[in-house]
Amino acid sequence: MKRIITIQDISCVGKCSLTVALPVISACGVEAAVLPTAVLSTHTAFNSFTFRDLTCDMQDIFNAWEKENITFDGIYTGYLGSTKQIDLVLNAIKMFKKDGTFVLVDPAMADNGKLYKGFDANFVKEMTKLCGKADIIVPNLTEASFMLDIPYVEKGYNEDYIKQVLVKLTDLGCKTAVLTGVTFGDGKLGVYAYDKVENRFFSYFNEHLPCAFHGTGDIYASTVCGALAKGKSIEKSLQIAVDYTVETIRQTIKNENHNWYGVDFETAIPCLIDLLK
Ligand code: PXL
Repeated sequence: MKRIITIQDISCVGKCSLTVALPVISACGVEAAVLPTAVLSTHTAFNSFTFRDLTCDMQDIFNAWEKENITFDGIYTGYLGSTKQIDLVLNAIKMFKKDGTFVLVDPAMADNGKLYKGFDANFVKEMTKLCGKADIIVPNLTEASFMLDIPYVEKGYNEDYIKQVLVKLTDLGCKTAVLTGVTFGDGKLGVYAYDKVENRFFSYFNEHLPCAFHGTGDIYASTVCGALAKGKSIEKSLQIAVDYTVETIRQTIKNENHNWYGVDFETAIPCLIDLLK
């Protein structure tokens, strides 16, 4: 069985980061090893939350794995709590990236034109560096705009604009850049990608449902990670992840009593398993 390591926080309640990555990657039939970087009572979109920083443990954990000769087929990072944590992740990539290990970075730090609580320009700079060391990055347009230091364009952009942004993202150093949450206002929402090695653009769209939910970026990235580790191509993995993420939103809006803080990804897991067949 393939084993990936995912490095991100655990928000006890909130359906994001590790509480999404673990079940989604497991459902893909891939072993999900975890490094919790912080424990929060909830994610940071709640009004008040606790934050226990686990930075101090990170390097010791990496060293212990190295001593035990533990290896990973993939390294997947999501929300990280500080620039220090990003530096430690850069070190972990040096320690654990072998031939055939993919590095997937979701620079989870911003949405809708704004940085999440607690992040600043220095954090963006460090996250940009981490993206340069990845094989695949999956920012949304807000995160891409912060990393490239360009104005955030919410809507009305065209395909040429998206392609330019993607090329600039790969100029940071990654092989494949994937922009999530792309829409050309035609009732479709999806992803647009550029593979620098093959000099090839590809995209995939599904229905644009009339609502947005917290945590869907984490579901998207976790599914890409699981599908890649399962041996699917990048293009196919991106498609599976779009279709599964849309299904999680469908399931959520079908349920009148749904939460405001995350999607009902659990009831869509059978669909994920079908998509992976
Ligand atoms: O969904 C990304 C995410 C992950 N972890 C924490 C968050 C967020 C987004 O706000 O606050 C703690």
